[in-house]
Amino acid sequence: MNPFYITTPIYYINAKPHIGHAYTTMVADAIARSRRLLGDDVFFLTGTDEHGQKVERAAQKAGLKTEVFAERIAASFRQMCGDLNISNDDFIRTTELRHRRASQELWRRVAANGDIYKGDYEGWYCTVDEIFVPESQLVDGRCPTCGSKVERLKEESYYFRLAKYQQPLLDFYDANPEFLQPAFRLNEIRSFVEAGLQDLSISRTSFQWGIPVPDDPKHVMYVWFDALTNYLTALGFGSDNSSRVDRFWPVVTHLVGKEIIRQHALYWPAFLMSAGIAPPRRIIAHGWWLMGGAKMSKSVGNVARYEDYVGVFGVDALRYFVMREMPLGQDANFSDEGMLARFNADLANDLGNVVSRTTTMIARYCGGVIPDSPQDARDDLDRGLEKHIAIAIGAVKEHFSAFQITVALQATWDLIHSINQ
Ligand code: ME8
Repeated sequence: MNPFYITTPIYYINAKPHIGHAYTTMVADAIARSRRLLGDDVFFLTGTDEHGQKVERAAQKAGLKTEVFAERIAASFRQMCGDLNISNDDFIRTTELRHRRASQELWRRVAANGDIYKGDYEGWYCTVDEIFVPESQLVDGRCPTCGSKVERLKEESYYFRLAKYQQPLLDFYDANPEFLQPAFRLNEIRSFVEAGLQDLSISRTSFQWGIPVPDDPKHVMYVWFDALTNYLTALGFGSDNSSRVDRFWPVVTHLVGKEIIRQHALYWPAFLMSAGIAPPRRIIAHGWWLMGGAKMSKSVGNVARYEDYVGVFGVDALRYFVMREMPLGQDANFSDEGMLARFNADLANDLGNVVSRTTTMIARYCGGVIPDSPQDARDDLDRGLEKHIAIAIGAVKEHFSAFQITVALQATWDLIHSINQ
């Protein structure tokens, strides 16, 4: 069996999940299921990203100890997996001991390679995205990614020698043109790297909710250093048994939203190269669900809850809607009208008709048993349909392998239309 490893981002637990998190998780689930059906040995990981200033503040706001708050919200993400019938093989929480071990191991390896040094950070920070923002990138004094107000930081910090990896990263992108999909995203990240890289601050001293830096516990790791490591933790990195790292790491696919491409396609491969580990095989970046024209977001609060739609339409109808509506890499609008239109036209009408007509006719004319259909009894119409079925199966396999689920669904619905005809 071929190994296949698929991951979702691990979600911040500053607030409960919404349709955006449900979407990525359902898409990863569909991909995992398709690979299992094709006979692969699949490992499918999701989980929660629990450290960082944003979570610490959300807990303070809720008047709870950070551990208690973390436990509560992490449970709602785990619950989402159950509610959505997700077939994940593991659910990682970054507050687990196995993850502390793995993150500290990665840190030690990077440090042993001479890529970490101590300095002072002074500059801007966006707590919503947990990113450092160079002055030159501020947009009206705000974060260029999410538009939130940034904060001024001035503290002692460890740095990662990111600048050293500029050329190795460019060489890596050139040698692996399918590393980041859709392809135009790779061009964007390449231009960003070509413009020059600065070393990256990878520790904080002004708060405590994080993984202690090895041998200097006054510092906690920058949340992204620890978060990205989760993908290795779940395979046993940093433990006594690394057999799953050997088997699954070379075939990993990270599915992420487009706002965290830089962390995945730039920071992560650089950390890994430094630690002597291969960069991820593939990153698939999808677009955003918009509500009223803006990105649906926990921090903004313009969210739709998956529970409401599952309650009215059922899990499978919600899965169908989001996968049909959002082509890979593009944004899409989430609206009740859109959901209802797909539900009525595609599911109730097209698919419902195929199912009800065939089962009714089998019941009425064939005594409820699917009749034999010998080759010589088939007419041109049968043979045309047979051909279409074979084409649709081939197309679905091909488009799923290319992570083009929307196109796979279009091919499926073409077949449904021709059966109805
Ligand atoms: O970024 N449309 O966590 P997060 C589509 N902890 N997808 C959306 C979405 C939207 N409007 N909103 C969220 C983090 N998502 C980090 C990740 S990984 C090592 C650390 C989905 O809770 C999408 O997958 O902000 C996006 O990338 C992810 O949730 C961000 O979740």
